[in-house]
Amino acid sequence: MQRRKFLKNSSLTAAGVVSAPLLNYCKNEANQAPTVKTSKPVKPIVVCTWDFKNASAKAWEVLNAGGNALDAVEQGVRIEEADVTNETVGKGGRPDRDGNVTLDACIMDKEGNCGSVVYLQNIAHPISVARKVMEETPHIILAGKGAEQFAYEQGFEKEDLLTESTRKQYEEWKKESKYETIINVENHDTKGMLAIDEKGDLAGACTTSGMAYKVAGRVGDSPIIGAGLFIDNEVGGATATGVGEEVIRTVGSFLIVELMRQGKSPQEACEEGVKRIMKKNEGRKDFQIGFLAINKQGETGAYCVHPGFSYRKYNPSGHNNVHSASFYKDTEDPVIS
Ligand code: SD4
Repeated sequence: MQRRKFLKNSSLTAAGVVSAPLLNYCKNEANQAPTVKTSKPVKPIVVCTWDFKNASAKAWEVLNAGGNALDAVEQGVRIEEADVTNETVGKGGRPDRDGNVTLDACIMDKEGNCGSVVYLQNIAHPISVARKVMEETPHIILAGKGAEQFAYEQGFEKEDLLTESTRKQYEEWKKESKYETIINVENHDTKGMLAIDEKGDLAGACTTSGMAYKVAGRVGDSPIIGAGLFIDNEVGGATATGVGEEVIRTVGSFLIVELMRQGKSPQEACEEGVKRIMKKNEGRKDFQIGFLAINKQGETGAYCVHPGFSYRKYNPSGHNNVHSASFYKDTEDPVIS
């Protein structure tokens, strides 16, 4: 399959509303942490792409008990990795076009340490393997067989990640073998999670099975530090969901954190991130991207290409599902729900 055709056919969706900025930032020189005008950061806090209450609730439980942001994001996203009804993450994730479930994940801490696994098979919790890569090796990314072997050495168990449901869907898909995602139904559950703990320190995690029925060997943005996730403890963090190829081309999450460093609010930074992508894709409507960001003050923002994207937020005043504003206000693409 030609790459261009492959990309063209890859659609996702999203949507929304905007969270109002809580705090104002003064613009300052690039490379400086933003100067905060108002005080009292919101913490602890956790935000997570899409409306997955259980993952965010788990992370909140860790934070609320005084746990650190790194443990919170790892334990939070593990909930979705284990949930076989979520068919775009961990066990139960949809396979590639050869029928293999291949997982991508990364994690990043307050020191800028990070770990990542790509094209990992037979292991249900790629996020925990990514954390082991970060903590137990001098490396950042392990791929494929090597990552799998490393996971076994670390005590992870081999599991069949295909479920009855995903196996059946794959058999159906094979009849036509068309790479075509359905807006708002398929492929939209990548978990990108950002947290600030009681001490004010940040961490983030991102985990996915990638695009359903992708070309074997394809790796998206989710495990790529700077693309699917970036954390800078001085400034904030960002994560992405949607068509990873476009996020990688823009180094999306790093871009958003740098924009916040230069004085933009998380909302403004996410909007700018999506606009940069749309500038390279003028008039193109057949794909979805959602960015989510948080700054050191616990101010959050999100923006996406098409309506449909939301994020779940837990902080000391409660929790809610926040709808993201979008570049296109009404999508012409079919929305099936
Ligand atoms: C990828 N960004 O592999 C992921 C897919 C995704 O919600 O976000 N799905 O490109």
